[in-house]
Amino acid sequence: MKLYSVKDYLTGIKRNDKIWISRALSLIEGRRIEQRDLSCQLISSLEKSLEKKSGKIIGVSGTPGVGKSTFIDGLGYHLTEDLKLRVAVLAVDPSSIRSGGSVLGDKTRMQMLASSDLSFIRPVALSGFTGGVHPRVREMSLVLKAAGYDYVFIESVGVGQAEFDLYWMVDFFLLLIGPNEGDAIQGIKRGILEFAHHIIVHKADEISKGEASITASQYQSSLQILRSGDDFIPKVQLLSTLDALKKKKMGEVWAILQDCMKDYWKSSFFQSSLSESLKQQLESKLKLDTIEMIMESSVFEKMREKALKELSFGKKLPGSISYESVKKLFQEKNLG
Ligand SMILES: Nc1nc2c(ncn2[C@@H]2O[C@H](COP(=O)(O)OP(=O)(O)OP(=O)(O)O)[C@@H](O)[C@H]2O)c(=O)[nH]1
Ligand SMILES: [Mg+2]
Repeated sequence: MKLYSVKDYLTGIKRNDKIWISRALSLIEGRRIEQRDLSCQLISSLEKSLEKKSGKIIGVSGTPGVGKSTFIDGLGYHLTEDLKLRVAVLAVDPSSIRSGGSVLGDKTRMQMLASSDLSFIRPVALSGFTGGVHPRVREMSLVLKAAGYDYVFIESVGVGQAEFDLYWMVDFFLLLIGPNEGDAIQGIKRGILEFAHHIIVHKADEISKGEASITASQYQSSLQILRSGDDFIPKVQLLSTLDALKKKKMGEVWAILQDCMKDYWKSSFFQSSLSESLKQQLESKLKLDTIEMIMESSVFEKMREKALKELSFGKKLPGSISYESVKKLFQEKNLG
């Protein structure tokens, strides 16, 4: 990958040049030390200019197939076409989880939004990361904010522990659930209820509206109990994106969402979570940077070659070779 000067990236991003935005996003995804150095310089320059920008980062999560891409497509289309706002999307490419590479899966699933000049859609491969999003999507969103996008949507894969990372990276975290996912509250979903700013019971089409309403009231009452001490309690909204698009009602959907976002941003719950967000972001970045910096170093490569040789002698098994190699490396480098 060709590298450019920070000034070149900055100038391109600020004129909303999509080629330069893509180059900057690829730079941030890069793992080589020279890419990381440059990316770090770029992000710190961007951070200074971002204070004046009002763009918001919105996380969208939910079980596979619940309709996240369709929802972002429909809402994004309304924002760009009717309100003339700029909308960017970073979508974890589900095909990359199976194939290991980035195929333009979600770009084709957001065809309405992709047709607008005011949009920018970028599938992001997970590249071996196990969470629901690429750990550097926060930095990628900063590039998009600096490029003038009013809303940056991040679509993540799955529901569970992995989503908590995304929660700390965004300004508003939306959770989509299916019309009959009410029973799940008792089990695995409980955690995520503490990490959602708004819940949409999706695919609440005419035919499944009754079931969806029951699910919604189950979630709403669980939230009332779980979040009773906070001055912000997330709302549960029924939605069929397909119906809303047919009836041209995306404006009403957006109005409800906007009210909820405003309530959240003026709550003291939001104020008190700001410093925790920064702390959580720093914790996960520290782990990521440490692992990547070690793995990209020549020291790691030498250790790896030596360990593989030991394996080929056949006297030891991978478990002991690995632990002993790493321990020896740390002792040699006085990293105890
Ligand atoms: N009945 C109904 N189907 C919908 C609605 N919204 C989306 N779908 C359908 O649900 C299927 C999955 O939609 P996607 O938007 O790809 O769902 P997703 O959550 O992004 O899926 P992954 O990214 O693979 O996890 C598609 O066939 C959509 O047409 C809705 O409001 N009602
Ligand atoms: Mg999707």
